[in-house]
Amino acid sequence: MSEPLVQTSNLPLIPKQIFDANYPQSIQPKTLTELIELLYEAFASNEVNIDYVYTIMNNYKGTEKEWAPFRKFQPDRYTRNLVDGGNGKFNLMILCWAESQGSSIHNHTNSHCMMKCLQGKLIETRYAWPTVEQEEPMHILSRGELAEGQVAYINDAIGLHRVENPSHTETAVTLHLYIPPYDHCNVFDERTSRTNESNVTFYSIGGQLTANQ
Ligand code: CSS
Ligand code: FE2
Repeated sequence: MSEPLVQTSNLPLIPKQIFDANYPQSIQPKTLTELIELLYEAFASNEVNIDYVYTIMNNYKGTEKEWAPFRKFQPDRYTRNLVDGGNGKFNLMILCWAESQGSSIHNHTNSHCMMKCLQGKLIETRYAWPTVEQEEPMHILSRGELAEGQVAYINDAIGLHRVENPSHTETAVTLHLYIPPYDHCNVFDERTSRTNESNVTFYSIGGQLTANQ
C-alpha cells in the first residue's frame, strides 16, 4: 500500500468553513426523534444550510436504547439501516460495522455525507479521484480516526473514502446523513484505480429487515 501523503490524527476531517460555522451551540437534540424533527425543519424550504445541519448532527447525543431497532449486524458485510427517508430530501441511516468490517473505496454521487460515530471507532482513509487512464494505485490523501461523538464530513469535491472498523474485538455503529439520498455510487480498486458502479441497498428500513439480507 502506498504511504499516506498527509497523515492526520485528529478527525473530524471536515472543511474549514464547517469548523468556522458559528451556529447556536444551544441546539442540542437529546433524542433521535428530536434530531429528526430538527432535520425536517431545516429541510422545510428548498435551500438547506449544511453548516447548520452539521451543527445539529454534531450536538446530537442519543442513547443506545433508541438506536436498538437499527442496530443490526451481519457476519459478511456492514449493514445500512434506514432510519428516516427525509421526504426524499435526505437519508438518515445507522450503519453497523461488525469486527474488522469496512467499506470499499467509494464516492457519494454528488451528495453531502455526514457520519457520526455513535459507538466504537472508525478509521477513515481518504483518496484522491484517479486522474489518469492507466492503471495505478490510488493516492491516499489522509487517514484519521473517528471517535465516539465525532462527525466527519465528505463530498465528491473533497475526494473518495474508505471507512473501516479497525477493531478485531469490538463492533462500531455510525449515524449517517446523506443529502440528497442516493441509490448508487462508484467503487474503486485501491491497487488499479479501476472503478465500477454499485447499487447501495438497505439491510433494514424503519427497523424491518428488507429482502436484501
Ligand atoms: N457511504 C457508505 C458508507 S461510508 S460514508 C454507504 O453509504 O454505505
Ligand atoms: Fe462513504
